[in-house]
Amino acid sequence: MNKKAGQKTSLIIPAYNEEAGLPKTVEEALPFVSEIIIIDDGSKDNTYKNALGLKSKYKKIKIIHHEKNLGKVAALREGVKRASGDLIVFTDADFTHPAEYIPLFIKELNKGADLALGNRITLGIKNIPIFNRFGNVLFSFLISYIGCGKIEDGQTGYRAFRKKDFTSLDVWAQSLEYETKMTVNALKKGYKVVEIPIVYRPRIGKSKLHPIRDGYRMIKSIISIAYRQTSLIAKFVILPSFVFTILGLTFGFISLYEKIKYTKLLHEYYPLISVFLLLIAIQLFSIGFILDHFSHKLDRILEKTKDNDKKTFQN
Ligand SMILES: Nc1nc2c(ncn2[C@@H]2O[C@H](COP(=O)(O)OP(=O)(O)OP(=O)(O)O)[C@@H](O)[C@H]2O)c(=O)[nH]1
Ligand SMILES: [Mg+2]
Repeated sequence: MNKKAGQKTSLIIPAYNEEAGLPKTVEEALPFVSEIIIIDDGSKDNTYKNALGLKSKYKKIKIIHHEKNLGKVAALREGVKRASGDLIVFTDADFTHPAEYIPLFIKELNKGADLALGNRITLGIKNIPIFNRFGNVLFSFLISYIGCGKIEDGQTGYRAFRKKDFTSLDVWAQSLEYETKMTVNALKKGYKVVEIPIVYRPRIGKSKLHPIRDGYRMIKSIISIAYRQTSLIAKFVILPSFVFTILGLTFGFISLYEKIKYTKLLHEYYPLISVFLLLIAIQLFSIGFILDHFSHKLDRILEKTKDNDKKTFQN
């Protein structure tokens, strides 16, 4: 079940100022894929020159060259558009993702997975910078909750899917939050997402990830997906829980202020009211959480039943 006869695999490598990592990434991947598409995105170093050198040596290589930087998302989309493979693999140009996992991605896709992810957490966490590690755990928890699936590394840039599914997997994003959104989108649509533990090597060259800017974009996009994807019935319960939280905190802060300023409470019942309101908030939030989970489960069961009915009818 590794590779089907005649099946082609295209490796897409977006590259921005990756003169050192790109040649090693490409040469290592050559034996595993049918073609490699490098998208040099207005790099200011020797990335384009090195890509041309690789193209003159190896037939499998195609280059897309942008005079100006158009961003990683545009680069990936253009790469997929130009790809002739049935299967698409995305990887970084920084030599972090060992190419030997590509056959495993192909195997999983041929076994029925729709999106295969290279999970850096299990074997490779030590090479993820501490700050990014924290973000990774938080975002993967949110992705799993919103997508109702268990994902350990939803942000990984090392991923594979069928070319025909790309239009449906594709999402709107400005920059490095693209992968996170694509994972949530796949889970939400009921695609089978499979994680493959990978060794994650230290990066060659400078990171393009801005932890604050990109982290903020990721949080923003996750909140907007969460809001859009939360069922109406759950919203009715969860939104009031925020009101109770704000009220509870207000009473709590007033009590704290009085205790610090006057060393005694002017309103003795405020701490009690605060705890009471916060408890109501927690309960409402939990009920909303459970309601949302079950309403998504029900939606998916209905979708699956519809699909099965369609297949039975076609047969
Ligand atoms: N084409 C293109 N590629 C980009 C751009 N920004 C980043 N990339 C590439 O996208 C890939 C991922 O960027 P990285 O800096 O490795 O981000 P990361 O993997 O989240 O962070 P690290 O852990 O530091 O590697 C690399 O191959 C970059 O060269 C861009 O504007 N255009
Ligand atoms: Mg990287």
